[in-house]
Amino acid sequence: MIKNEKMVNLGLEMLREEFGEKRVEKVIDAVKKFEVEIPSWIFGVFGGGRFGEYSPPGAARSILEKLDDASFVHKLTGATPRIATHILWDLSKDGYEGDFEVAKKVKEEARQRGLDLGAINPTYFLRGSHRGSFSAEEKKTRERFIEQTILGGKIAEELSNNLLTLWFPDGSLYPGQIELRKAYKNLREALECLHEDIPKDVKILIEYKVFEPGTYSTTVPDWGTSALLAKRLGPNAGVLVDLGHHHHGTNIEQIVAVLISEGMPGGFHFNTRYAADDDQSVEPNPENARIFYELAVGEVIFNSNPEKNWAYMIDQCSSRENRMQAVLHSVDSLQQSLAKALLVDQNLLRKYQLEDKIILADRIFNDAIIGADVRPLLAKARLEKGLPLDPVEEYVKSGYQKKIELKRG
Ligand code: PSV
Ligand code: MN
Repeated sequence: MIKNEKMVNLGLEMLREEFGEKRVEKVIDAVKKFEVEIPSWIFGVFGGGRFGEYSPPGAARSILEKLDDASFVHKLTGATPRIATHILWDLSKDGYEGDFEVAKKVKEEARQRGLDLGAINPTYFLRGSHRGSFSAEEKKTRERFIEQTILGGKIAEELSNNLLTLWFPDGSLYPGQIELRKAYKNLREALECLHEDIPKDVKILIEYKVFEPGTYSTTVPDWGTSALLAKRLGPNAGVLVDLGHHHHGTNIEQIVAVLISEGMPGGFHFNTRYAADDDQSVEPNPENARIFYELAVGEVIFNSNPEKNWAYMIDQCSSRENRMQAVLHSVDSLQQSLAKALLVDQNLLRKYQLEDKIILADRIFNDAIIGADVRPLLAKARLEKGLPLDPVEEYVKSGYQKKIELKRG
């Protein structure tokens, strides 16, 4: 743990010696600028109930309490000014229909807490979606969700950051249960039908997931399917990569490289890859640093043309851990991954690549990605922004947990 300024300075000295003064300064600046969106649902009871009906103590009971928590996370990190919402969890009176007036009120409340609304998720997976959403056989079900998506587009444009993120729980449990082609066609047609009614400046990111709730098939199982659908919609549609939605061992940085090369708009739902779903905290592991390397060299982060930048979001909600600590840890892990990616000596790496010096290329890459201890660098960025050295430690000391447990039961 970085405990004090002395450790910060000693660590920085080592980094400057190895990676050069200029690069270290550049990375400190980048860490100061980096922002990531956090999900409203990490603070609520979702995720509990499935196994042993356990929810971590102090879970938020309403969107207002979720906003309180999100605001405290932003106060400690200075990096999370926006909160993603799910229409049926957060912007509805009855959990069945979205409500623009509720959304307006939520935005006002967010503003009062120093936050903005981020991605709008037209929830497709609650009541009435047991036979799918956009792929459902019943026209009525499809129409209901199309309408909800159009409302999402309006909320995204008028109250939020022009971002709609779509995840479909559609699929099947058994071979033969549904007609795969028909399901895909229904989903595609629903998207094409609503696209006209989504404002052109709203970006639509289509998420994929290889399993769950479908155990035999999911209608949008992989990035290729998302990309095909996005291509049909046009330049304001793209692919949403959720780290936990792949088979084990998938090379996600390769996916990122292809999408960027194709000029496809994109976004991330960060969480733990190996958990094979979207529930647990991001860890500062080499895979994440390699992903950030692709994002950085692909110029979809900090691009001066905001149109080119991908959307960066955390999607997590585990029933076991302390949620506030979990999201603070995720932000810290993402900052570490970003810092490592930017420390790579790109010129030397390129030289070794051209000379086919395979091992030297791998070593210079991993000097930054695996070898560098970037914690002093993050601490320096936080000090310069007037933030605590370590947000997780600061949370533990803050007394906030005790306060929410007492208040919320
Ligand atoms: C689905 O597993 C997912 O990753 C989608 O992004 C949802 O919006 C989110 O989790 C919450 O259920
Ligand atoms: Mn997700």
